[in-house]
Amino acid sequence: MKLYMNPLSPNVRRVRLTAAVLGLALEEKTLEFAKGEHKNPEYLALNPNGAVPTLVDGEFVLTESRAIMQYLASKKPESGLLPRDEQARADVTRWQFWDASHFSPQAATVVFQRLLKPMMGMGDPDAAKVDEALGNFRRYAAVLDKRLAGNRFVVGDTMTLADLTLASTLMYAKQTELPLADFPNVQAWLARITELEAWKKTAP
Ligand SMILES: N[C@@H](CCC(=O)N[C@@H](CS)C(=O)NCC(=O)O)C(=O)O
Repeated sequence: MKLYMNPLSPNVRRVRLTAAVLGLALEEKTLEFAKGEHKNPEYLALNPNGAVPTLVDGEFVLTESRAIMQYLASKKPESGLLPRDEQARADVTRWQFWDASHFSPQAATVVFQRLLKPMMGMGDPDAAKVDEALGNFRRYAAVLDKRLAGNRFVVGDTMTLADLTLASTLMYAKQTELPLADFPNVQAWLARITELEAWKKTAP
């Protein structure tokens, strides 16, 4: 299986992290954003959004990081990353959708404003946008913190795609000064996930 990617991307991180936990080898092709490689016609034919990641498995082309995670996990159902039990599996999917709809957009805004803009010489962070995203971030982090109270993992007693999805969203939490100290259950859970060999192995 071939993965078009850029290691700096949290959306790519969650896929590489999943493959690493599963012990699946992916042929990785890095696309240089600075050269616009994610917008060239050959790549747009695979992923019309011009974004990473994209997985190619034979004739099958799959975009959207969380869908790719499910596809990879379905190759090794015994891993438990995508539980066989229907309700647990739906719960994992629920948290993946929750991340895509509510949680990751806030972190992405802060990453863009505080990390990428200065890095790319695009000017200072927009304080109003950062404040708005941080306000929303706090609201959703409180939801996750409550979920993790007394629980080691987001769904059930073992690690699932829900954990790998949400932890990847927080990969730049330190560099972007996300207020995790206010959410001790999230902080403790994230420390556990970032201790994984697979996490270390997929660092940019
Ligand atoms: N919903 C998509 C989002 C993919 C995405 O936006 N990737 C970013 C990197 S984190 C990207 O490639 N951005 C380049 C662009 O959109 O031009 C997913 O989960 O895979």
